[in-house]
Amino acid sequence: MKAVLSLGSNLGRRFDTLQGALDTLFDAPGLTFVAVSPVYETDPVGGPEQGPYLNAIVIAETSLEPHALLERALSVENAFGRERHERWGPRTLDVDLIAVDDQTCDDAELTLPHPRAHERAFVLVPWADVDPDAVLPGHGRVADLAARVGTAGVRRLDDRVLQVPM
Ligand code: PH2
Ligand code: MG
Ligand code: MG
Repeated sequence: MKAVLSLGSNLGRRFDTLQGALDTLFDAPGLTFVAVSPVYETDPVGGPEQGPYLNAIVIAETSLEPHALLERALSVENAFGRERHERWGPRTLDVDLIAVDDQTCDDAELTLPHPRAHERAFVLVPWADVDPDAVLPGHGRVADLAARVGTAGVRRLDDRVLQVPM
């Protein structure tokens, strides 16, 4: 199965946190690295006044079920000191599961595909960048969705590139 994950950080050493998260995600069995997008600096969407995010999209091949993937994502967040205060508040690290093939899920823990991915430039723009043919199940081609939301508030960083996880 192909899994798409989103990384975000707007507190502390943002780039180092994204690189550490990428390395840690692939530290355990069940998840194989495929690709990572360029890093984008993005204006915060929703929540209180807060600083800009760094965001990136990671593509992986996996044998894990979605809930096991979610657990992996949450444990990586915790490893990077994620604290949960208000919804959409600033965070050292957010790891979101965006899609797993064309699987759908809607329970108390997990909604797949991610319910807001189709309207978020900070997800769509890096995703289209790393996988121009990607499709978001239920919504269509990611590149088309990205073109629709536009690139206001998202800027690609060309001098800071995430390395393939060790
Ligand atoms: N994540 C949020 C809320 N707002 N804004 C940006 N730019 N990037 C994010 O990753 C982000 C956000 C909640 O997860
Ligand atoms: Mg999120
Ligand atoms: Mg999250």
